[in-house]
Amino acid sequence: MYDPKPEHKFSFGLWTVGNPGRDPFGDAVRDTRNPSQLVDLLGEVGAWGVNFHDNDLVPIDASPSERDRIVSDFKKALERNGIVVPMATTNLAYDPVFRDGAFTSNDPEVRAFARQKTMRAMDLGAEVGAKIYVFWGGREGTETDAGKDAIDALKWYREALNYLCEYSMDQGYGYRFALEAKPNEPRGDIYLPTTGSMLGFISTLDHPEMVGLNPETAHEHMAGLNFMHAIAQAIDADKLFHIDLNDQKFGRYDQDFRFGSEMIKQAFYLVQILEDTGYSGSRHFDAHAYRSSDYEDVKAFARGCMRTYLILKEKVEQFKNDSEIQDLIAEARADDGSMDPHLGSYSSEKAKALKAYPFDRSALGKRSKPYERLDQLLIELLLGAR
Ligand code: GCO
Ligand code: MN
Ligand code: MN
Repeated sequence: MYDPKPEHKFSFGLWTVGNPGRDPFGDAVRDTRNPSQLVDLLGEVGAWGVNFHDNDLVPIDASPSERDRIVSDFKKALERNGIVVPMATTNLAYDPVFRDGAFTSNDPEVRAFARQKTMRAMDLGAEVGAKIYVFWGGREGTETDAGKDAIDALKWYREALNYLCEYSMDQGYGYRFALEAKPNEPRGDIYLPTTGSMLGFISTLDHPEMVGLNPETAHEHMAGLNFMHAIAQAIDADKLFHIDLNDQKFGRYDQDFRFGSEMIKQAFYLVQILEDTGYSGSRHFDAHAYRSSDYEDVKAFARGCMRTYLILKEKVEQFKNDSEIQDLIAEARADDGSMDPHLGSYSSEKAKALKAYPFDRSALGKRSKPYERLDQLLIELLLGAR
């Protein structure tokens, strides 16, 4: 019943199920699997798509012939597992060259190198059919603001994205860019720290129509924000091109937990908004299995992400069909239409009438909303008591 199917569009990054469990305090705990083995693993658990950074697939120092062999093996693995590549991205974080950022490094040669690396990575993504191209500026930031001009950094970032939009069009790749915000980690502070900041930035680009968002649950939670509200704003702006699903306690380090494993209620609202608004993009899990896991447990982790999503999707239906819940929502949203003349768009006549309207403020202040009852019903529904 909760088996993943292609129409659910569940995808994982090579770097997610392939994460060997290295952290700042300890070394890898799982052996490294090659991209084809990871695609086999994803095929086994029933995923629809796989995404990658250029260097998850092709090592940064690979020769052209090694590159071709790796890509050909990868394509065979995709085919034998019936898996597609919806999204690709560039690793602009790992190599020491990016120690001061990529598009926003103070070093112009690094900024140029970042563009070159991204163009090559875009070629690689296009070769395996990716249509979404993600930009996560993990190193685009600072530890000290004493040495970098934050306005220059934004200008450099904008110029790079404008250049790469043109490159995509020039090559006829048909990419749509999806920008991913994060407040910090690995930099002390990362520029454009939230989905809302990214949204503002997009409107300053030369081709805003081709650039949207890749919001991530954990990143908004790290900043103590309501992820569903960020998604609502992205949908409202028609900019939800992609999504990184995982979980995270507020205010902690970048935990990247299995989807729905920490904040079930927030995960419910998220699935609700995605399903109710007909979001048609990938449901991409950017999460890692616990460091204590072996590869059997990694499979359980991947299955768990998808299964929890599907269980929550069923809960969303149940919520919609629960008459007690729906009656309370109707009560909370009651509207007899009497205010219609005073709402909606402006006219000078309407303004005149509204200014003269005799509101009974004290009666209005006595109206209540049944949110305690409603929330308890939601909790009981999520706990399986309804
Ligand atoms: C992180 C990010 C990355 C990006 C990935 C795709 O916190 O490390 O979420 O996993 O999503 O680099 O661009
Ligand atoms: Mn992340
Ligand atoms: Mn991410």
